[in-house]
Amino acid sequence: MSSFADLAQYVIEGAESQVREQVKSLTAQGVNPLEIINQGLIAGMSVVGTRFKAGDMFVPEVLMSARAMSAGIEIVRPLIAETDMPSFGKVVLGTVKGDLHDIGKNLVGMLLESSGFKVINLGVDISPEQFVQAVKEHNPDIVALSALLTTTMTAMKETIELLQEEGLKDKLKIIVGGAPVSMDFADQIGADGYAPDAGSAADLCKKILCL
Ligand code: B1M
Repeated sequence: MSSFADLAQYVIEGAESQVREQVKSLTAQGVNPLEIINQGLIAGMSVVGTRFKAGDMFVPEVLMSARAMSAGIEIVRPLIAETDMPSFGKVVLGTVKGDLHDIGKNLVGMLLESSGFKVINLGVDISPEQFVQAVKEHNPDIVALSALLTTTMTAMKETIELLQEEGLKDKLKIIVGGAPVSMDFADQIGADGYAPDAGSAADLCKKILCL
């Protein structure tokens, strides 16, 4: 009998082909796909998030684990009705206008997804107007803004201001992050939260939604 513990361990190791095999073996045994996600894939990725936050795992390893987890999710996804996919809430995520850095932002997205959030990743160089449009379209619980350049931090402020002007800010929470961003800056621009790294971003999203 294949075990969830083995599957979690393969995710931690970033062993994509073993994850695929293990997920296929579990589904062939008739195991509930949601249990495979929660007790195997997400359980493994939670360990990765904790280790990454503690500095015990590094970016390339986290990316391998995230890729392995996604490969497993893709196998079970067709077996689960969309509404049954575990979700703590919806997050619209993007790197702000003028900024093309996306490695950290994508890590944030992956760890949010592996923590059970539905993530709409808009990409890079996203203008305040595009964030507003995405909020109107997707009605998220959280908007997550990333910036890696000191020069693009102002676009975070402009995005929050436009969400306010459009009457959307009170309906959601806004979190910010990226190397030049700080808690002080987040407070100055009226964000609801700041996370220094991807693991903390997932914890922060749960905290601000009181999960
Ligand atoms: Co650029 N770059 N870059 N760059 N680049 C930096 C950021 C820089 C610090 C390098 C330096 O000078 N030492 C510097 C910024 C200086 C500053 O303003 N403070 C810089 C510069 C100046 C530039 C250009 C202007 C260079 C030029 O053209 N003259 C140019 C700007 C382009 C643009 O954006 N318009 C540029 C371009 C690029 C590349 C395209 C070549 C490439 C980006 C590729 C890509 O992302 N697809 C690149 C890279 C790779 C870097 C460095 C080397 C690495 C960034 C990275 O991916 N780190 C970077 C120097 C460095 O950091 N050592 C640098 C790994 C990643 C996992 O960390 O992104 O910090 P990070 O994400 C972390 C946290 O910050 C946090 O969680 C992540 C994981 O823990 N986090 C969040 C991030 N977003 C978050 C959101 C959250 C919460 C947490 O909530 C919403």
